[in-house]
Amino acid sequence: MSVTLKRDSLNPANGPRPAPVSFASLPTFQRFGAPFRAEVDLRDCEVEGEIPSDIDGAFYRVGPDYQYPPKCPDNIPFDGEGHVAMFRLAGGHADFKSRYVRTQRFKAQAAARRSLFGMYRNPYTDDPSVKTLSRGTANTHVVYHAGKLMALKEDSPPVLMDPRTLETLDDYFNFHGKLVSRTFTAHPKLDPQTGEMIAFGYEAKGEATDDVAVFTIDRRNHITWEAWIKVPYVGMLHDFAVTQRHIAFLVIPMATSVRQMKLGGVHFAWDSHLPTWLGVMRRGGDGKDIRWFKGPERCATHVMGAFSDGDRLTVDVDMALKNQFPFFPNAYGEPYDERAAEGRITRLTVDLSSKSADTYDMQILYPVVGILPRQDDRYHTLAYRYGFMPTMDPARPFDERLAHVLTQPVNCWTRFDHATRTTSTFFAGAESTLQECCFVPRSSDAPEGDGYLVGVANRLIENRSDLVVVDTQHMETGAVATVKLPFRIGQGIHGWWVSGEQLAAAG
Ligand code: V55
Ligand code: FE
Repeated sequence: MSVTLKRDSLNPANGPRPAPVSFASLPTFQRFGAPFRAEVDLRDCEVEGEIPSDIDGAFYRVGPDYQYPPKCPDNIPFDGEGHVAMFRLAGGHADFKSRYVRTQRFKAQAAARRSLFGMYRNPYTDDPSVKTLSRGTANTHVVYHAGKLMALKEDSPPVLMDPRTLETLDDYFNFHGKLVSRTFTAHPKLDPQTGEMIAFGYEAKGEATDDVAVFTIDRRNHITWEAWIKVPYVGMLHDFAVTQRHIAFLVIPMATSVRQMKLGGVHFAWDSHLPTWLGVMRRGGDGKDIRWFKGPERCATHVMGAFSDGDRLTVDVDMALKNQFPFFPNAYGEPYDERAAEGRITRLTVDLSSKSADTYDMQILYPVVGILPRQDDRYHTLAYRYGFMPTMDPARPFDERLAHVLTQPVNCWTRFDHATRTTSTFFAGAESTLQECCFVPRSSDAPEGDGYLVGVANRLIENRSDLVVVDTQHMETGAVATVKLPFRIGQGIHGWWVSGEQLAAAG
């Protein structure tokens, strides 16, 4: 059900002309925060080192990239339009392509030649002309399923893209009319044993509703199971955990604030008086069995891995004491606390055989500080050994010329081995920052964690971006290959690897 909009706002018959485009007066849009905006095709990028001959596939990543200066000048970085970049790696060569996702809002804004949507996830601030359009930016994750790329934002249904051309195929994919939820998570899981996708939508019946829909989607993108639950309060449900037996949600005090929205603010405020809840339900049930376990105020947004051993559920998250998003305000006016925002891999466990248990256990597994953990995605839902995460290491050198921009840069990727509780680290360089990494198996049947990490490094002094390829068995040795872009691309949020075999099968 794609929307088509053809109105040309430069035609005087359509009213006053929109103002010329300028980001100049917006401090957060300068230098490294400047939008990229360009849609690029670059065949055969310059490669330093050697892309291993066993790498054949495409790395996709998406992030917010402002199409026009924001309608509300204090809107936040998370509200830029989704812009997907693709690095196609094969035979030692690398081709680069980037495209904005043609969301309903992107098309409407392109026609109007200005921003029409207001603050982050706040429909009260929109131009009246966009009332019937999806607010989804598709700026958070790209996942490959059923031969298509799904570009995702947790406030709206998936947007489908062609994995080869990055052409937008459906700007509001509702699973052949079967998606009841108005929202769809940016973090669906793929069950490696069945090929099914497990996903959910929160605020599923509209802004700030406490309804959550959970579903399973088969290999052909048909919804085969659905259950509805209620959350104890409406907090951000960014990621979730799926094991072979269980589904778990972490409700964090990043609470929806309708009052703040009506005052023109963003969707969320950090309410330090609220507890954190872990809800656990059976996979495939009707959701009535969900049990809520209470914990103290904590922030955690991403799951590294999760598994069930009988009735014992384990969920590993990147957990911090307080708000980890400087642009989501603290509800009681407390200043943002950088130390309390430090995330560490924390293991949450619950024993479901205990009928009286009403809390979960928390154990910090490593002292390393970082965000955006990943795993070998072939181990989604299963017991797993290896995880990966961008980290900061104060012992690494730091380029003094960047001291006015950054305090502590995220310029390492760390591999975590849960069997030995040891880490090994790749360091990207003193003048660099690293975005999320994505694991690429050395071959489809390689042992867990054996392969490469790929992801984008920003070279802040040169104002350029690179794709770096790191061997997971030799993290400390440095990148085996660097794909050099002659420009800097926008900030990415999450990315996905699609093998050459999968691409060939996509038809
Ligand atoms: C995240 C990213 C988002 C969002 C909510 O944790 C959470 C990441 C890029 O948008 O809307
Ligand atoms: Fe995320």
